[in-house]
Amino acid sequence: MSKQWATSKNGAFQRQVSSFRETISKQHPIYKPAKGRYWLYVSLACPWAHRTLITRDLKGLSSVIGCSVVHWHLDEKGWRFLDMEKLVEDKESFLEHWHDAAGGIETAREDASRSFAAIKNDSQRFMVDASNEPHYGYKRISDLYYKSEPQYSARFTVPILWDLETQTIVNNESSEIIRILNSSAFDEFVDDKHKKVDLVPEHLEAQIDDFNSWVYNNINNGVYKAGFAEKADVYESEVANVFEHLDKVEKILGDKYAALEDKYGKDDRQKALSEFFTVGEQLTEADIRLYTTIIRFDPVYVQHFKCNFTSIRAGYPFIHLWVRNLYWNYDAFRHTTDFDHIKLHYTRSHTRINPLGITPLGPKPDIRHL
Ligand SMILES: N[C@@H](CCC(=O)N[C@@H](CS)C(=O)NCC(=O)O)C(=O)O
Repeated sequence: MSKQWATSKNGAFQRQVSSFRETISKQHPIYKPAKGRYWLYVSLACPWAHRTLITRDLKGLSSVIGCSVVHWHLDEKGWRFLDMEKLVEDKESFLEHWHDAAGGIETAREDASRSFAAIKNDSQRFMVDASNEPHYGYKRISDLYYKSEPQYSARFTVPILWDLETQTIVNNESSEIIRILNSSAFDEFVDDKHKKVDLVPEHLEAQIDDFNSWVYNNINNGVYKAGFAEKADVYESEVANVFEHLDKVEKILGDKYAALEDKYGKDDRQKALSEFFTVGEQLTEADIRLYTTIIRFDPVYVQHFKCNFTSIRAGYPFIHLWVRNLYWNYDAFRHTTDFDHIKLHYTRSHTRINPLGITPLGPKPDIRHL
């Protein structure tokens, strides 16, 4: 079996550097803003890709930039799309699942009660396990990398922001893709309400960058460093580091919430929640980037990556309140969160961690109500 992730000699996980780093703007010689010209390729399981989906939704770009979703199962050849030829051959199953396609990827599946037992790695359920690749009929994410750069030799990661005109990858670094989506580049294609949305307002930018930086190293990537460690001592120091930084977030959010209760009184929870964010008093990129790790924490990182000193729901009341507020009160967060893709991907793709591919059913529910 090929290596599922890269580690150094001392057993520590090493994330590769993204290699396509272009932007989209009116001034750019090639990549100009246009409706329908760009396409996002994502996995619903992947926390980095999830950032781009939330941002796309919050900025009202769902009908400006299209999107394809890969199958949750990552194998030795990378991510794959659903194979339309196979699907149409199997007409009965195609029709049976066609109704799921109607709402497409923007539809929330609030019923988390489906049994994983019925789901196989080779399942071909359109818009449930994945969508197809509609432009070239590609079967793999790797096909897009080779189309863009025939000599490409690194990993085939998602998300990808793709240009349909030049048929190349514009950018495959999520932190930059979300800045592109947040910029004013696409303003002329969205309504006034969405034009006003700014997830990195100037007066908060320095604070957001600072927050993102330590959250990335110690929490977003921290859980991977713990989970992919190949030596006990590396795991032990990484897992302690993750929880040390969750403690730090908990303190920030606890202090914030206390100040909001002082401002609005203890009884007006809705008012307090409407300003309950990590940086400043409005929803920002800092919330998006932390959310995609926290929402995966209890369902996956606690058991699969062994980040199990405690869980968010049991040990972090303010982070728990913050994540539930985002999930239940913001469609952009709930509609892009797919617990099936999340649980199935990690537990059935990382066969070195979970060789039998048995997916734990809990915690129940995936997320508690507010
Ligand atoms: N720096 C990248 C990281 C993306 C990344 O690591 N994606 C993972 C999924 S969570 C991936 O596609 N891995 C496939 C592989 O390594 O084969 C970003 O943030 O965009």
